[in-house]
Amino acid sequence: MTSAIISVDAEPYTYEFEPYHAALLIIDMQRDFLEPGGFGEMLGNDVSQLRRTIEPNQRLLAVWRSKGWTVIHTREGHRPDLTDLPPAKKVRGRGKTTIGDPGPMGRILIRGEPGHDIIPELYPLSKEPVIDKPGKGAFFATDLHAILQNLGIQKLVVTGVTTEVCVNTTVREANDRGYDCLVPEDCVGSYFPKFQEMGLQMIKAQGGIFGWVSDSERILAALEEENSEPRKR
Ligand code: C5J
Repeated sequence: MTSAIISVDAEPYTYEFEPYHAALLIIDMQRDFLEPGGFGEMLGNDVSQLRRTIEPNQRLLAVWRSKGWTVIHTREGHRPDLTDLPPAKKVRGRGKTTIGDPGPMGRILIRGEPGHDIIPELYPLSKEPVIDKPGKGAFFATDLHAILQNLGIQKLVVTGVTTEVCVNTTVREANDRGYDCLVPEDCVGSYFPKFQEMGLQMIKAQGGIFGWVSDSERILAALEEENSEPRKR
């Protein structure tokens, strides 16, 4: 299947993609990271730094869905019996409350618990794959690469949280597997403004060593010109 080529104003230079070979990949927009009263806030983080990404993500997601293009969501978390939780990850940070312990929204980062789920504002549709990942990168110990290959996807618009951790790790993993990633800066968030800035710099430096950076407005402006038929599956 062919589709028009979309050109998005981006750094370090124009990002081009054919919609049928592209996916919107939304990383870890989970209640425990974003909601007041969740695990992120319990650790002392300012969740407003992440919540400002919700509206731009909603706008991008609405247009992407209206065109029938591929949307994939991820969630960071572990099995209830913790058999996929590396002991090093369990004890890292020497916190009093760690992964698997009871938290404000159920057991922390455990699949099936309320805090592990995706925020209602960006809740996946039943046809949209949700990748449950035990690590920071969305390719590690998941079937994401197989899904993308089966769908013929080579371009990824990557959004979500947090910029310097799961977004950056996923973009780097994708880069090494041959994908071109575009990161809209208003659709990714960090609890730490410096890390937000540097996380984006690291992606687009050196001629786009890991990918491209733009914003939702510039992507939506490029999509306005696009009028291909919605993809049917
Ligand atoms: C973190 C993530 N920050 N989704 N997870 O632990 O970036």
